[in-house]
Amino acid sequence: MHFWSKVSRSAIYVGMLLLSNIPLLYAQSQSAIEPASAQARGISYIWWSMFWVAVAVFIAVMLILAWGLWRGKADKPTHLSYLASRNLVIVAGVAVPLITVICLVGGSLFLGRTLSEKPPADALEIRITGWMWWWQIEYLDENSNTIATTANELHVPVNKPIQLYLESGDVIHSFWVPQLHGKTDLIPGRTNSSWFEVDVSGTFRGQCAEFCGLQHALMGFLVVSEPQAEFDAWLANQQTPSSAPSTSETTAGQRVFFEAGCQHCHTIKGTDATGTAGPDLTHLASRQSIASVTRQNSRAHLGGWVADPNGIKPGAKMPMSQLEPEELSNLLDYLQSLN
Ligand code: HEC
Ligand SMILES: [Cu+2]
Repeated sequence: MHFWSKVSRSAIYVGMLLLSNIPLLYAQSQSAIEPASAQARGISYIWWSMFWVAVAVFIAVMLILAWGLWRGKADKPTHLSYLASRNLVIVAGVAVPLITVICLVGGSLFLGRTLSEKPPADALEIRITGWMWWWQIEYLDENSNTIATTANELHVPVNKPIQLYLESGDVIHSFWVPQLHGKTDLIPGRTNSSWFEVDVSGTFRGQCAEFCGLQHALMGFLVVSEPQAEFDAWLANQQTPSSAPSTSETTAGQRVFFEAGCQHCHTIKGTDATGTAGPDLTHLASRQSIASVTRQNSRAHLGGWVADPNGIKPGAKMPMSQLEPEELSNLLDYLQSLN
């Protein structure tokens, strides 16, 4: 193929990729070098020191190479030049790299120790359970009882230590919010822990970082850090049961929910729906996204999801449902009233 037609064809592919299916929520930054917590800042220091050391080594090697090329071959090696090059090898080839590596390893070990220190006693405790392919989030009281359950959207107060207990319901997952901390695995049968404290209000995207099956790549989540008062209001709302349907549409929609069998997998507190195979829907409408940050939480996406989850997330462990248009519409009214 001609060079320019190759270029234009690639440009078209890239353009199509950009315009097509990239959900808006992917736009959130996921960068370990834009830290928003002390923990991530430590990690980014190590990252930058390694980067600058690598840059310095690269420049030094290039300079030595250039110098060697420029100098050319010595006419006749003397005893003295042999000694000089031997010392160069010992110093630049052994001593300097050894010291550099020891410093970098020492730095990361030291950081690792700091990061694994216990959090302050007043930390907010949250249990996160990884499921194929979504995140269950439970807020705990001081006796480790669950006081509120949500999914895929972790709210935390800013400037408050957050203690996470990480568990898995099926296979190994890994909890990773690059702007807040390094990865921690969620391993079946054990509880791992991690803690961080966010310095700024904002929304940070996280991602499962351990391959866990078909939809591993679409196992995202959001961390929303907000001022304490806003967080308190949010948590208070999450703790309340859902309010009873108040219109004829939402009443009919709730009936559809039970007739379609949704309650076998979903909990809606305040109703008879107590399933646990899928996300708690008690306050579904308060979340920004559905299906682990795969789609924004809008009526259209909800409708698409309920009708055919596998069309949005192939392999998703929720069956499709065949509903009459009016039933679907009522069901969506009901789901959207769960705020
Ligand atoms: C067999 C179990 C099962 C049944 C039955 C089921 N779901 Fe689900 N549902 C799931 C699972 C699992 C997920 C999470 C999928 C994912 O993100 O990978 C989910 C996700 C959802 C979500 C997105 C929630 C969020 O916060 O991301 C909604 C909304 C939902 N289901 C509604 C329904 C409705 C309405 C019905 C009944 C028509 C229903 N589900 C039936 C298992 C089920
Ligand atoms: Cu996973």
